[in-house]
Amino acid sequence: MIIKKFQANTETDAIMLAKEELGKDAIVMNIKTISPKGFYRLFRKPLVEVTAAIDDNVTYKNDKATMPKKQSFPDIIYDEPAPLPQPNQGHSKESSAIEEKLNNLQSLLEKQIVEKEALQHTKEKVKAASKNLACIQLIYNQLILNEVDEKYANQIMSEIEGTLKKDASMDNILSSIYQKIVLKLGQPMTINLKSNKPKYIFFIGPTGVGKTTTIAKIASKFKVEEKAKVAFLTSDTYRIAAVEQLRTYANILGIPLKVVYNIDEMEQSRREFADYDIIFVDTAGRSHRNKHQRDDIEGLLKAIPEKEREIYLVLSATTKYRDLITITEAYSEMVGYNLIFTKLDETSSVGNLFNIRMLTNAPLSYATFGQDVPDDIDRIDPQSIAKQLLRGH
Ligand SMILES: Nc1nc2c(ncn2[C@@H]2O[C@H](COP(=O)(O)OP(=O)(O)O)[C@@H](O)[C@H]2O)c(=O)[nH]1
Ligand SMILES: [Mg+2]
Repeated sequence: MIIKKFQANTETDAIMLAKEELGKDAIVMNIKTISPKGFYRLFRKPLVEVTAAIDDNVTYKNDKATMPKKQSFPDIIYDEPAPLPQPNQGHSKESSAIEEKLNNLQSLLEKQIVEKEALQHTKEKVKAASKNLACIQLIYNQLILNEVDEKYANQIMSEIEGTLKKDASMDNILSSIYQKIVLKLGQPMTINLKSNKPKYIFFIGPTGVGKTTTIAKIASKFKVEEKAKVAFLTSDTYRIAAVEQLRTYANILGIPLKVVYNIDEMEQSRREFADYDIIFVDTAGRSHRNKHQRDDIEGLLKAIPEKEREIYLVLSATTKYRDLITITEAYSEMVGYNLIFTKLDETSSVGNLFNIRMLTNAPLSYATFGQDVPDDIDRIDPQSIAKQLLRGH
């Protein structure tokens, strides 16, 4: 028996090849599809392989082949496969050149596929990032509308951009920025009586911002709510009206008031009020441009040991940002003050409050929002400030 395999593009072609070679009596023993392997699969259709057999006794049509005569075993001849469609796998110079070209083509294609995928990935990232960017831009604009200094708004945005996931929602972004602002506003520092006493609380700042009114508000709370032993000192002797204003509050609240003209008198009153809990010191808030006057305040401050005193720089939220910067520069030698912002009822934007906090790094403390003593004052709430900064008008 002779068994041979024939390959062609179709089953019919393969059988035809078998019959042509082995004769019409050839028997088809097996038909299978051969899927091309490796890189060539890209260019080749699957082939059909027909295994055909013919009995020894039947005349073998192919006269080129020598018929083995007396053979006890079936003679299996694996012949050259049928001609293959181009390109063939031969090892001639020409075909290896083709193979090389194809290999090059393959790596080119593969490279392109990888690049395309990478590009797609980048496009998606860019898309997500630009969505984030639009959202960040919107919030940035809101901060600017609320008079946050561009410098600080940019700082927040760049800090936030690095921490955002690329698929962050508007809510995510907003809450990250909100949290960032709350953190930057920091923990407010207000007066507490638990530590050493007596405690001297100095109020410094420009004229007319509300120092005296704020002292009356805070003193009233300590006197009435905490039943503290409170005294007033004032060095604001430049205007009679200023002393009279504080005296009025002192009388209403039943709080002793002493006017101090110099350091000696300051030291004298220290002895006088030694058994008091808290002493509020009102200062002359004339021009902060006048260094001489600031030296007066510094002299008074030096009369009190650092750990017995606290300084509050009182600023009005209605003052122009530029002027606020100049004011804080003028008071920059007075280290360790906390910030009070007055007249929040007169402005819709709290940007300056944030800006000055960022500029001075001084802790925030109280905010006042009206002329009523003692009600119109509260501890600054960083969360409510952050909300106001992000809210539209
Ligand atoms: N609208 C408003 N006015 C205030 C506030 N605090 C103080 N004032 C007013 O600002 C003016 C100056 O206040 P004053 O305490 O004398 O300021 P000082 O010169 O710094 O001592 C007064 O008319 C106060 O009633 C506030 O929070 N809101
Ligand atoms: Mg005053």
